[in-house]
Amino acid sequence: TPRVFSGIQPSGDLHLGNYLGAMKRFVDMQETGIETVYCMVDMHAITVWQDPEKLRHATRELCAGFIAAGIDPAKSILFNQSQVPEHAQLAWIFNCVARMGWMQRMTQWKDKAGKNAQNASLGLFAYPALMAADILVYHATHVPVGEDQKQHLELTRDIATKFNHDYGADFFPITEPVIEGAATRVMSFRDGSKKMSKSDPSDASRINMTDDSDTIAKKIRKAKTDPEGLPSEAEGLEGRPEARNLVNIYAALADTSVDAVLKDVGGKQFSEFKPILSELAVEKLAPISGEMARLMQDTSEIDKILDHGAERARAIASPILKKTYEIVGMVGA
Ligand code: AQP
Repeated sequence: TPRVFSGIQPSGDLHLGNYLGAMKRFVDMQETGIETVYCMVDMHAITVWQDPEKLRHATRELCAGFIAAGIDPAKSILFNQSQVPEHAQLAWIFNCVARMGWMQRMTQWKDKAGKNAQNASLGLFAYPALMAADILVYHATHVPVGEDQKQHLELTRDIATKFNHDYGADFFPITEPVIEGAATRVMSFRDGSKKMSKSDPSDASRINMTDDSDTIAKKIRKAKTDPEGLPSEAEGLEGRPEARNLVNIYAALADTSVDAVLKDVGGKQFSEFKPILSELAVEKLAPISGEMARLMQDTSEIDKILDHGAERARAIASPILKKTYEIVGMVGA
């Protein structure tokens, strides 16, 4: 039976890339009626040091973000990773299945550890094994993510395949990544070759889901572009990453295709297009940030939602972990 799983790190402010590449897609999947399981991955967040108070706040705010964006805790299972210990337990098994060489090839590891890999946390190195556990502890079949997570999902498939092979068990499914839509890789507003990211030191490089309307408009107005106008066909965006990015964002926000957008705005200058994009962005994002702020007024309600979600998640994860222990040969499982 199909089951969807995905997660987001509470490691900073949610941004437009997280929203268009991940969260908006999560809502679409919830509406198909397939079982959907969505997680705040706080254990992933601490692979780089987080201030404890900020982590608590960011986890609750992320939960508010999920709900404000349209995740219904009655339809989807919505929870916080560390409240379901089965993730960490299965991750240990996967640490013993995955190979050092696999991890060393991960571009996210290489980017984040940089030249100072000796000083990176062991958790950062093992990150993809925990991610595989997040997914496979639910026997999830489909994982909606942004383009940047493709390599980690291939590793999840490798771990499932090797586990099944090593233990002669046809147990873990080979998960399908779902990387779809016009905004699978939203780029920085300052540099069209870098993805929009929470950890970019420049706040002007991204739109945060908590930005007010004026800030959104200002960031779009200042977004880097080239001097040419907009083409009327997608081919005209070749070699123009900044232009492509803004058109992709428009298409994703409007739930339409790049071709359809260019049919409307082809021939316009950016000075004309940017206000149109701002208006759409504010129209779509302002209700979400407003609802997030409202939900954050009563965090006890959020904590209740997370407790309930964790209970539902454990009901699925616990028997799958038990069976895994049995397959591996652990006594008492
Ligand atoms: N720029 C992006 N475009 C499209 N999708 C994106 N995602 C992240 N950035 C973009 C998708 O958002 C989901 C959650 O990401 P995450 O918070 O778990 O981790 P991340 O990819 O590490 O996010 P950031 O913002 O880039 O954080 P830092 O800067 O800490 O690394 C994933 O599905 C991801 O694909």
